[in-house]
Amino acid sequence: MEESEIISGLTNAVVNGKKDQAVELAQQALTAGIDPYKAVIDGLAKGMEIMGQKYDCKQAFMPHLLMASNAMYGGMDVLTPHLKLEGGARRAVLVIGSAEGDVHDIGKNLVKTMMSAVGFEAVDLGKDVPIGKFAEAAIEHKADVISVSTLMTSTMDNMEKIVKSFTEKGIRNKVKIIVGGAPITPDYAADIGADTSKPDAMEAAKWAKEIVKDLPDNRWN
Ligand code: B1M
Repeated sequence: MEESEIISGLTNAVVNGKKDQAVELAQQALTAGIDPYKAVIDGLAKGMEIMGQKYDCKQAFMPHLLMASNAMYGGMDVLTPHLKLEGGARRAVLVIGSAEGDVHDIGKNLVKTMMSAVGFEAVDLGKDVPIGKFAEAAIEHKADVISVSTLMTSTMDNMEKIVKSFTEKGIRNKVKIIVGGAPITPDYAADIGADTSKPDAMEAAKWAKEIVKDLPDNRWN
């Protein structure tokens, strides 16, 4: 099978909610020497993007979305261990989660995958994470970057509360905070006191990799 057929096959497997197909094609992608980043972004993630559009046009419904995400994770499980780690000796620590009240986690998981691929050690708090958990985990794991996702306007305010919780604990200057998800803009990030927002997982990972260089090593001592 040609590279383009495998990539479009991965997209179709997600769109059609076929986990077995996604797993098989992910394995074929590795055997064929296809860059695993490409297989994730141009193949699997593209399928979820299409499903998002279909959902918006009422051509797909909740069960289809859940089957699609299940297929995407099947493919990701095969590909993720093959994403080459970048970076040097010390692995920067990422604390990541979806804001309280929000159970969407597909985009958050993509951000985690891409951040891990550029060298971060990820502490994944999951979805619908209570506000105070981010700062608690940051202290426990001596975090470098905090990544918060939300896809709903109703849960955006919780991001502001998360940023405030870092200030209240006196640790705001020890970490860099990135917020993201469809309704989040860089202006909103600035308004709530976060460091930035980026439109997709790849951009978020590129930013995080650079910004950790500005953090002093001994700040958690
Ligand atoms: Co829901 N949902 N959903 N949903 N869902 C949306 C988000 C919605 C826009 C659909 C709509 O109405 N048009 C809408 C929100 C409206 C709003 O507030 N603006 C919505 C709603 C309302 C709901 C429920 C309330 C529905 C209900 O029950 N009545 C409910 C929420 C319950 C809750 O959270 N408490 C709900 C439930 C669900 C499912 C469980 C069925 C499922 C989620 C499954 C899962 O995540 N495990 C689901 C899905 C799949 C969607 C849509 C269709 C697709 C989301 C997705 O996964 N996209 C979505 C509509 C849409 O987006 N078109 C919708 C693919 C994913 C790769 O993209 O997460 O955006 P995304 O991530 C992108 C970028 O945003 C960015 O990078 C990624 C690309 O690389 N990004 C970051 C994400 N996080 C980032 C962080 C960063 C930087 C970039 O830095 C930190």
